[in-house]
Amino acid sequence: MVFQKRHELIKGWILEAATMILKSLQEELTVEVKTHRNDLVTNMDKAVEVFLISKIQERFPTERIMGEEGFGNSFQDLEGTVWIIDPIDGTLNFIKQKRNFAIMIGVYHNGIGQMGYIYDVMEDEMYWAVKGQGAYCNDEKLPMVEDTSLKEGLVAINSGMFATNRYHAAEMGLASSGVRMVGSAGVETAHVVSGRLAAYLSYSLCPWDIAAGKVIAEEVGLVYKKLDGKEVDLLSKNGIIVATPKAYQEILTDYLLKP
Ligand code: 2AM
Ligand code: CA
Ligand code: CA
Ligand code: CA
Repeated sequence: MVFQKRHELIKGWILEAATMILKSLQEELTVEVKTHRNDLVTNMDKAVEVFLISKIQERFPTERIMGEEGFGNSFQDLEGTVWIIDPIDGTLNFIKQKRNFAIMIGVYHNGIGQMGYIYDVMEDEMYWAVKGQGAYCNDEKLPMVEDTSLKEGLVAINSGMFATNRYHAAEMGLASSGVRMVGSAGVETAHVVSGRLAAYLSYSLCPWDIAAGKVIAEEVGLVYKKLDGKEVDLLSKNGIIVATPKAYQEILTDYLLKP
């Protein structure tokens, strides 16, 4: 795969989509409920997904696309080149805070991550990586992460998982330097990538919450696994942990695998 050309295209499409989102902040949003009162979708989630899919299809007509809002293909396998997109990650933040949301794109080939993009729109921070070539924030190459322990690091835990103390999440938080919650898997993963957090954990994430972040995280030496320590599966829902190697081992043994 020729990555340089793809990278320029993807970066351009994401910035164009972000301009659409920024413009929409002045307009009234249409909000619909999906499965429950905190699972929402706006006209902008749909518009951005349709925009990105149209750009990908125009340029790469033979490649398949998985998107959260249902405008892409449906999947039984991950053969060939597959684009996995989350038009707005952190929709609830987008609606209520107008910040802390991201556009995410992952490009996979035969199930293996090749490229990942998390664009924190309001911070204007584009985290991206090409497999084997390191990770970047905007044009700056990111260093490999320091191997921070749980005790020394801040952790982000999905609010539902923390509030219900699933996987001993409360004890895990107490053993860390502190718990921080943003409510966007993309933004929180980006904060682990940049070293602001030692770990991020969430139960029940979908492939588009995971695809981009996994590629970027692995390029800076982070571990990205399911909550049972197995490889993530991009054809189903996963509880996930992204963490420094040291924090990962501690969290897995002392909390996640504990009965
Ligand atoms: P979303 O905003 O793209 O839906 C919130 O804790 C994080 O979990 C967000 O990244 C959100 O992505 C994701 N998430 C996954 N499944 C969700 C669901 N059913 N309802 C709300 N957020 C969900
Ligand atoms: Ca959603
Ligand atoms: Ca998401
Ligand atoms: Ca989304």
